[in-house]
Amino acid sequence: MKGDLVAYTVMEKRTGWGTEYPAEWRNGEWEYAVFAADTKLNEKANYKGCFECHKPHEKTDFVISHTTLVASAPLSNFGAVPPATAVDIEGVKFGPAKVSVAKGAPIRWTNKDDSPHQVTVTTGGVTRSGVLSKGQAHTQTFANAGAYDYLCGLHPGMKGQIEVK
Ligand code: HEC
Ligand SMILES: [Cu+2]
Repeated sequence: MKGDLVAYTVMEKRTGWGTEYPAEWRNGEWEYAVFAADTKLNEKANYKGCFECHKPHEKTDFVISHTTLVASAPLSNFGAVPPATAVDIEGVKFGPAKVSVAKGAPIRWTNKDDSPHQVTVTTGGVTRSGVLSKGQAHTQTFANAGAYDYLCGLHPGMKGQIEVK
């Protein structure tokens, strides 16, 4: 989606909503709203149009693209993306020095030291992160199971291990 943000169009359903609408309008318990870019409610939007256009999609709970998006998402459920496993870089050490993650689950290294650090994975083909200044982070996922060794390219004595299950 290119260009300036012009508005937010949203739909939300809650138990008991929608009773004030006539049957030919009503979209179950769904309610529609348009907010301007500054998040103020647009009271003049064509709300009748929202109901009319979404009405034929009763069989898919009045949502149209959402069903297809969920089905085509890699993890089949947007909520299933696991949170990143955190590794802090502090005191010229990776902590914890050994982490265990599932295949495809992200690991996030955050540099908390004043000096810059870096993450170079040496197992299964070398991958190098950029140099991380204080406060910067690097996120990486591993598609294949195995034990991976890594070190800091600036301080080769700083070592860590990743177990991917
Ligand atoms: C001309 C028909 C039409 C009108 C009028 C319309 N919509 Fe939609 N709406 C659609 C279609 C078609 C999609 C699916 C778009 C896609 O897949 O890219 C959609 C998708 C959406 C979605 C995403 C969720 C989903 O999968 O259905 C929201 C939220 C939404 N519309 C809100 C609104 C609001 C709010 C209004 C009124 C201001 C409105 N729509 C008016 C046809 C319409
Ligand atoms: Cu380092």
